[in-house]
Amino acid sequence: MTEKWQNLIGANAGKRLRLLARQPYDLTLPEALVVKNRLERYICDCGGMRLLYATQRVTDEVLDALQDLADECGLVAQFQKMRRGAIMNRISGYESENRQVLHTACRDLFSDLPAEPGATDQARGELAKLKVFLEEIDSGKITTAKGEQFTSMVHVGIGGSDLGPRSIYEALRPYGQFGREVFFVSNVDPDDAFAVLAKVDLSKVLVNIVSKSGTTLETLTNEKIVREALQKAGLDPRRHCIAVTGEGSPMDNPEEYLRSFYMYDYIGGRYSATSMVGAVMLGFFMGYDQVVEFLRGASEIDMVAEDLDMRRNLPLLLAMLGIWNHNFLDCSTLAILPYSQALHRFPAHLQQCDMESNGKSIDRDGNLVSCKTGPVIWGEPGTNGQHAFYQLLHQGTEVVPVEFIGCRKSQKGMDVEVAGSTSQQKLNANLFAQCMALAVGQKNSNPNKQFQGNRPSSLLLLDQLTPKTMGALLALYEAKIVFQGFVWNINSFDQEGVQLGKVLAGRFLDYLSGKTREDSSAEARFLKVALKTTDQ
Ligand code: G6Q
Repeated sequence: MTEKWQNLIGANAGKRLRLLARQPYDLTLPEALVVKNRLERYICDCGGMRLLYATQRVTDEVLDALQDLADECGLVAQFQKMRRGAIMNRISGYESENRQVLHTACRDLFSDLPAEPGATDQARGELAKLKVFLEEIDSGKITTAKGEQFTSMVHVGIGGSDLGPRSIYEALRPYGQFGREVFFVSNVDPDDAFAVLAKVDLSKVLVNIVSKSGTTLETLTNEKIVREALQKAGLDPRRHCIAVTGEGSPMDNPEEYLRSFYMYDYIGGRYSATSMVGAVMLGFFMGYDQVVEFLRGASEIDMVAEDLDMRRNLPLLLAMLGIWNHNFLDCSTLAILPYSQALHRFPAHLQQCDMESNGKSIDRDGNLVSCKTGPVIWGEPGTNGQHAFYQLLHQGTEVVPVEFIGCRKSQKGMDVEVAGSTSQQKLNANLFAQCMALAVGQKNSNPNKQFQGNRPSSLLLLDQLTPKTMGALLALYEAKIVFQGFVWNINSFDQEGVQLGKVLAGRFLDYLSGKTREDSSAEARFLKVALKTTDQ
């Protein structure tokens, strides 16, 4: 382990884990996966998901020490405090957002005793507004100027107001109502908005502008582009545009929008997919009842996350396996590889949720951290990735732990048998084979055909990707990220790095738009070099 990061918090358990990490379980030994019923014992079932983790470099002793570390850090107690409205988004002694963290309240709808009743009441209020709105669309009370049904939605937003909703929409496409589809515009690259505008029949489009702050440059710019396009087509933007924003934000202006929905300051952008940020789009697409199923799945995992026993608490287990690989076995990145085409944008959402949350270098008291915090997260669907970057996973010098995600059944149930097996069987055969191969490796007298093995991975299996299991999958990762932040004692809920980006671009924009002309600054000189056309 790199010298600099030896001082992991968790004084007692941390010390034990450091000793155990000197000789982690050897997955390449004969029978390594089957001794002591390892494959059967190292599983965790919850929320319609099963995690198989026998292919991690852990033993019972390591798992016990990880449980002790979780207990020493009071992870579950902190999660409980978070769900009950404690101010968790803060750096003590310094100016910070100083907010509650209550994304879990958006789905705490299924018990008589919600953890934070005030926030859940607000969530219920917004859901009730959404239900009415959707009924008005379905019943023909709200229509296009020609009295027709709206058939498409253009969801405009960026970062947390885009990645979660977009990845969930992609994941749940087979659940859409007949004749409904959604398009997304996020990038300030004008090609993004104009490409979408070229695809839709504007007269039948609802434009959903999503911005918590109501001030994000990209979103406001794209909103303008879409409004102008509507006007050019002779359509009234107020008949087409709806908003999801923070109460009191500059976008909170009912005059401008057909309908406005709120998200509250205690919900961070990247944790907002189960708030109106995701629900409005999903409701239009797949109907209110399916949104409720999605929230139900997420809620089930929030409940499980309050179980002190790591072996039963799936998000905690996933978090602690990650801590083992990252902080004790010194692996710097994590690949999340879904064997499901529907989940093709999910790694991108998790990349934001994890890296924006846990890419921090100071702790919750404003001191420099003394351990490595969030890993680099990346991923693409298998089997495509196998024909691309898996070479490095198998034989590269960097050990990359993997979280595989798979489904026993396909979503649509349509399949064909080619060469004696179905496509779903081929997909899963590849998934299981990769998981095993990374662990056990392969001996060969030809060094080029040697595979070292001992490359840790977990396999998360869903029966089928449905609104409910998608909600569970989303909440599983949200809670995992939060638990890891608690281990590192960092604030997983602010994002100063994003704020910096918002400010810095402004300076260049002033030069590019001619507002500033002074030309000896680094910015001006940078622009001169960057914009000079390259000689052919
Ligand atoms: C997420 C971040 C960030 C944010 C976007 C969009 O946690 O704060 O990705 O979601 O910058 O912000 P608005 O929703 O305010 O437009």
